[in-house]
Amino acid sequence: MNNSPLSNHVIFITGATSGFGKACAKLLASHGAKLILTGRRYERLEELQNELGADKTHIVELDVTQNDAVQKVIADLPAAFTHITVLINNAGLSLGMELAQNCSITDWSHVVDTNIKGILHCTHAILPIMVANNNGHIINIGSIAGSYPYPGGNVYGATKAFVKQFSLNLRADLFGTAIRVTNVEPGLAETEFSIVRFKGDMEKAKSLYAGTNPITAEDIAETVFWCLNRPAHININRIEVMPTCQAFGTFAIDRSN
Ligand code: NDP
Ligand code: 8X3
Repeated sequence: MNNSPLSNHVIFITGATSGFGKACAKLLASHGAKLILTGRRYERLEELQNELGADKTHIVELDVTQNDAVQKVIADLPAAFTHITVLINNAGLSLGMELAQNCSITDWSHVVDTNIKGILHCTHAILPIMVANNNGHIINIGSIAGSYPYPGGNVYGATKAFVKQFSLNLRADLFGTAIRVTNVEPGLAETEFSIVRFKGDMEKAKSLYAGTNPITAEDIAETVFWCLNRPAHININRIEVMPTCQAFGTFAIDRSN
């Protein structure tokens, strides 16, 4: 008998090529899970599969903004990976940190398509499998930006507020089933997130973390594992995680009147 806590699990991870998704893949594989690893950068998925083992992983190039592609991934799953028990809706991004009045509508649409529609596409495709088996856990990766506003957070924060409320509403709809839903809401974490947000400006991305001791991708993977590994009668609805070096500021007051 295999005593690894996740040995009966097939876990679908979006955005497994970097950051939280990649760290989750490594940690959850070490606890015995089989993994469906997805992302747009296929060569990174191949590297991860080489590390974790081809028998334990199924890799697929997937852009979560494309609903047809998401549906095809599910329809084409190899037999050993069809019983998905966990969906980690992790793929996401922010583009720019300009004030709303200076933002590009193309960037806003891209963020909405990824952070909102991507989660909808994957959840809609995978939920029927979980319901049919009366077994499953959806972990959404939200953000503190979904609860607390800050200048430049505009559409990114709004997409994460959507993720938070969608997670809670899923719980309402899944009442009476054994399916669990959790929104993990990290604060400042050092991954490739800021490199993407600042469009490849490494200096700007690096300076955000200067002098801080931010959350690591591995910290969030541990949080995800903890949520998954609670007993079946426990559902962690939301879990907000900040580094100790981050807290709240005062309200802004315009004194020029
Ligand atoms: P990374 O940039 O390191 O990772 C983002 C992942 O998302 C990559 O694997 C990327 O893969 C994937 N991704 C982006 N767009 C798409 C797409 N259209 N289709 C499929 N995959 C996509 O950042 P993080 O690990 O930090 O981000 C993961 C999640 O955590 C995001 O939802 C983010 O909003 C959230 N978050 C991050 C925080 C932080 O401070 N870092 C804090 C709070 C939340 P690829 O490019 O290969 O497709
Ligand atoms: C990313 C965290 O605070 O940069 O979701 O918005 S923050």
